[in-house]
Amino acid sequence: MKDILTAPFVEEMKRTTANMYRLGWDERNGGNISMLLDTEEVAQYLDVDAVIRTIPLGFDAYPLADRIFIVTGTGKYFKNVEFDPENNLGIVRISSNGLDAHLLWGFSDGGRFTSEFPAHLMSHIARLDVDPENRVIMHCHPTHTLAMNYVHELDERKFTHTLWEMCTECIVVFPDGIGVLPWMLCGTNSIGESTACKMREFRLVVWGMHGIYGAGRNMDEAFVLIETVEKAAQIYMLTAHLPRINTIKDNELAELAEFFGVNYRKDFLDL
Ligand code: 2HA
Ligand code: ZN
Repeated sequence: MKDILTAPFVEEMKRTTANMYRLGWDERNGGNISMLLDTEEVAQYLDVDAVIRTIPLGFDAYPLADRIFIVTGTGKYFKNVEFDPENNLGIVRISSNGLDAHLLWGFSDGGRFTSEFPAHLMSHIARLDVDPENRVIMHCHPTHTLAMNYVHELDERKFTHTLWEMCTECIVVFPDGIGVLPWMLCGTNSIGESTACKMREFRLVVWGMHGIYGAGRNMDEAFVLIETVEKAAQIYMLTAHLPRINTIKDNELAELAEFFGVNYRKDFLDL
């Protein structure tokens, strides 16, 4: 067996959580990441049948039965993951009946996965239905995106449109737009179900006055989606109180999307 602490997926979780922490997206225990792993790859590092503990999921994740995830822990701080991955991260296999998570590694102080794990797993199920290559769900509290939630209508067409106007690259990076949920109680199956529902249509979902979810085929894709939204939200927050003299027009946004060959939400533009 190879040393799990050298596994690329552990390294990637360490690097990404440290990076997100330093960007200010994950104060205290804010944020969580889950990544679907390849069972054969995990088997090079762990006996995938050696269960340390069984933790009930609180909902039926049957479509993910026997799949293995690496996930951040509840009450754990992103800033600490790189220094103590075995305590702050866990690797779990979803049970064959879909009702439990079998802990294979990590959460070494007796902890458990993020309270948002149901929302993550429901989002994984939704994304895998539309893109069988999707592996990552990421949640965080990026500062300017959150600030924008307080001064901009929480309407997905208007929110997406405003962000598309803020940076030329936006419509190319997230042509599918951003789903928006109103403020809801977090850590519940209900917010998980609403998030997953939006995830069928969008790779980005704003949780009103809380944060954002991003999905991707790999860590980079989920990360750069959120990074691009956050950059655009920063430009918005730097300019929203000033007279707008120039803007990227809707016909120019369409021109961009067509030039780069992306399938964009035409109904989010006034053409
Ligand atoms: O895990 O961000 O939404 C902490 C959170 C809850
Ligand atoms: Zn949160």
